Amino acid sequence: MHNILVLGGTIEATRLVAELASAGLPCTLSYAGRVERPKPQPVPVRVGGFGGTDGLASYLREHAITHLIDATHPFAAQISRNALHAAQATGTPLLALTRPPWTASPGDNWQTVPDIPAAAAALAGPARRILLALGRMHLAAFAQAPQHHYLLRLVDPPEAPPPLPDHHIILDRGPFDAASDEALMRAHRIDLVVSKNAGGSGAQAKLIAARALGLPVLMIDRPALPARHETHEIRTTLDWLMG
Ligand code: 3Y8
Ligand code: NAP
Repeated sequence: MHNILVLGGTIEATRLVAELASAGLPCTLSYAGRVERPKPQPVPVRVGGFGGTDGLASYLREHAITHLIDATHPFAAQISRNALHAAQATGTPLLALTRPPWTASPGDNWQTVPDIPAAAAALAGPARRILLALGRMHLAAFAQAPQHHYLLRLVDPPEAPPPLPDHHIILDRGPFDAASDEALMRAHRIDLVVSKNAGGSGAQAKLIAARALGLPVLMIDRPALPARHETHEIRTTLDWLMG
């Protein structure tokens, strides 16, 4: 009898749990609780941290989880490390459902940096009008480059005003579409886009819009993750669960 735990927060997790619900496979979707109103789902949802690797291992044991799916965002490195170690500690089968990184296409003008601090350091120089579409968790890193005008796209209003003297906040959640992102970037006279290499379709709109507008993109590479069983396909995930 299956009892699946999906670590979510991505479109792939949403699509997977929809398939599991229609297949009648018992599963729970887990959110960290990063946003005020997580998207409603057709399966039971739990919200909040587990309490590190040990907390997740206890959860796996106490709920007799038979399969652990890590369908979290590629930048959510801590939970992915915890999932691997908790699965090893409890002997729970683990599969990561992820999406391949984006690669620059002809017509793209990308500068690639290894992490968020390097992205902030790359913004030394004359003032620009920047779409900073990284969410709320990393705004402080950009306080070292206060000369720019920042267009901040956040899911929820920030608890405190961002440490950026010249900014404009728009509240919106993805998935986004390229036409709307192009209109947004024109309206705000954006001349640089800063993006995580999230992969997938939900955050890609701003890259398609930047290409259409001939704008440069500062692309932040993903954090390194330990080796684990991984797939990009929901079909493969379902086959693994039924195997
Ligand atoms: C809480 C749960 C779904 C999942 C939808 C995906 C796509 C739309 C695009 C931009 C980029 C960003 C951000 C983004 C996208 C999907 C996916 C994705 C990027 C929700 C959600 C949760 C979060 C957390 C949130 C972070 C932030 C990151 C905004 C739900 C809506 C920037 C990542 O304000 C904050 O504190 C936001 C925090 C973590 C990254 C950050 O570092 O700030 N996601 N996003 C999850 C939890 O509690 O466990 O759907 O309500 C999910 C989605 N956001 O089912 O349709 O698959 O990635 N999410 C990035 O890629 O750079 C926005 O604006 O162009
Ligand atoms: P993170 O840095 O890897 O994790 C930090 C801590 O948050 C974890 O140790 C864990 O707390 C808790 N946590 C994270 N994801 C969780 C989940 N799905 N269920 C339960 N607890 C979780 O994670 P993050 O970057 O803050 O991302 C948090 C969530 O937002 C994830 O679900 C991720 O998929 C989603 N998200 C993140 C991004 C991004 O850019 N980082 C983008 C889109 C969506 P404990 O140690 O207490 O267990």
